[in-house]
Amino acid sequence: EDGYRLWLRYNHIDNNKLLLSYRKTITAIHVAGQSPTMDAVKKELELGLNGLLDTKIAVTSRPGGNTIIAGTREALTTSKLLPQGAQVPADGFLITTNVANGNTIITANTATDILYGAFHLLRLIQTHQSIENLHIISSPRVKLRLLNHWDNLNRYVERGYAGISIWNWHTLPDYIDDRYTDYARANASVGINGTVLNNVNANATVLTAPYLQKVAALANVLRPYGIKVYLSARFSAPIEIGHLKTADPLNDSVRQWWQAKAKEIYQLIPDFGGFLVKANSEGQPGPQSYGRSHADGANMMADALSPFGGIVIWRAFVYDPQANDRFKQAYAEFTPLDGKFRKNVLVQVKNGPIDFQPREPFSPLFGAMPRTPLMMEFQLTQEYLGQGTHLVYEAPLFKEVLNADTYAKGPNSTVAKVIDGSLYDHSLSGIAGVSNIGNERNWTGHLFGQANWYAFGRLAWDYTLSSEQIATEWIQQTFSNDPTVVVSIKQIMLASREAVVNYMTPLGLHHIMGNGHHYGPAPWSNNAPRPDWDPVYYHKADAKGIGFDRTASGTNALQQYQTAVQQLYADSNTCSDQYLLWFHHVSWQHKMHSGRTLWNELCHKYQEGVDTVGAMQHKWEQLKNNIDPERFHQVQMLLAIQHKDAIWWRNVCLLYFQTFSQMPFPANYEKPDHTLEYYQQQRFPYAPGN
Ligand code: BDP
Repeated sequence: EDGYRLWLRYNHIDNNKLLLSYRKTITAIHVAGQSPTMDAVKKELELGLNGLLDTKIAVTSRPGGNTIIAGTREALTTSKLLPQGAQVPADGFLITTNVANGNTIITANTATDILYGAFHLLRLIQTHQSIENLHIISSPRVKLRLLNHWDNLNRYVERGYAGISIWNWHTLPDYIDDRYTDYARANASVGINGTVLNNVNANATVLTAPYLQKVAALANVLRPYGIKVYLSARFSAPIEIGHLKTADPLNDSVRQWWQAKAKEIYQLIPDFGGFLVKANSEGQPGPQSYGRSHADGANMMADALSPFGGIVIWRAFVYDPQANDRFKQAYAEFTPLDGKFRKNVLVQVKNGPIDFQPREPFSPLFGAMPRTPLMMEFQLTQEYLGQGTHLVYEAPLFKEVLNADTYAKGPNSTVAKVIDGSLYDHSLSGIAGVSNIGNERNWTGHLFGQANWYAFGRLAWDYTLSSEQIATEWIQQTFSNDPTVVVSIKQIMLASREAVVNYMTPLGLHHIMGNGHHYGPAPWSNNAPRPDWDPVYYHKADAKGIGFDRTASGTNALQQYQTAVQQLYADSNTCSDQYLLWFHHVSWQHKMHSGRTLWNELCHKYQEGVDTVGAMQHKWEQLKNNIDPERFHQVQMLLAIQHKDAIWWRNVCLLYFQTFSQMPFPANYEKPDHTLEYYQQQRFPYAPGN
């Protein structure tokens, strides 16, 4: 049990009664039709069922009763295997039991949707659910469900904490690692249907002929699993690899260069997904360098891709050191462009206005671009969440954002409805997760990182699933169906997100980590190359209080939200504690909802974060005899690191903020065991950098 098999372990059902009943219901597999995807369906059903049922299930060409039948609606209609009146959804799958003969039918309009259905059935069995009298119709809510790899061509993964890139550019295209297929299986099992292979801080080399051969080889492996490949495209590629003098999007030679490049790509990869672009952000080239807008840049690429059905995903992650508030920049640059993008452009927006912090309010862009399909960008890799060593289950974070109400078209205009296209009737819709996958044996470094990959896929398919439901099924498949294990691990997971908020950045603090590596606390930092990389820019602690005034008396970033949202946050007395210091500079004596002063509440929250990690450790210890030693020990060691780090964050932040508040630590809390100077002098022997 080294974690390699992820949630697709397919160990035999250890409940004998259940095992026998499954064996009775499933005696054979029949897969109608042949194609690479239908072969994948057959392979997965065989692998899964042989493992789970601990027997060799026959593959038959003439299904009798008690058979799993997989085939497209068309194929099953021809062979008269589709039960009368079966409702096959336009997208997604139907799993239905034919009560007359006990057959279980998995059907859909496309083979890929059947594959999703096959994985769903295996999930039901792996989580010990009944498969009698099934009638399941499941359709994805969002069309493009993508991983974004921040993988460089030299295999270094930006913000990656699980080894180096799984893409071995050196040995591609000739050597096809089995891991690529397992990657495809894992993604398909949760409905992920696209992957951007390379870093948004892109290297143009990936667009050269030899690299496109490598990309095509990967596309060939991923295609049977319904996964399209996309590439991050460097805006200045026409200069760097095309030897042009400019990358101006309105220049004819530049436009022709991209058109020819698109043609070249589609000759090799007919179903290529398209380009992801980070432009005029953190030093990346872009259209603004030529006095053009983001829309000019995106549209130029979109025009090149559109004859082939490709799309452009243009990122809205932009900020400017001159601006008085980084929070406001993306909105300022992008809202004037609403309605100016081509039909095959999506604008990809990070969940919050700053940058993947433990908690952010939703980005105001979600409520402000009705004429542009917006794509959500979540970060699975835990850049600001303890990286590869902290256990943080991110589903509650994802759901908090998706459920947030933008009020853009009145109440119940949730971010989710913006993303799935339903609020403004967009047919293109998408959601992306910045991948946490590397070449470590267990894929994500921290075993529980797997849960974030899993949860991302499940929510991309259906964001109405609860965090708890997703955690339950992940635990059951990854560890065991033993209720003791499920209950305890679920408690650990569900407590973990609030824990990280509390021990790092409670009450709406944000961006107070060390510059560069982003791992530990450095709230005093004030000498980064640009002010908006400095923690002091964000917490603004002084003798009076702490927090960033984004109301009308401050930068008025609040105004970027609809009035109803502004009202939620505008008054420091009614603003929820979670967002208080995001929007207000509040006095140390401010009376919080708990009745405590702000200073005491801050101490309380930091301590609560530490205590929660202690409780998580304790719960894990109790599972010693219920979990295999290898995985138990790994997580045990990491939880100890997390506890140590939580104390470090608490001590550093409280000691530092105390220099402003000048108030004592409340009597009943653990006191820091070192001085502030001690912590300020600490240098990390090693922390993964950028
Ligand atoms: C920041 C990361 C940086 C990324 C950037 C981005 O620190 O490594 O390149 O976001 O999303 O969070 O482009």
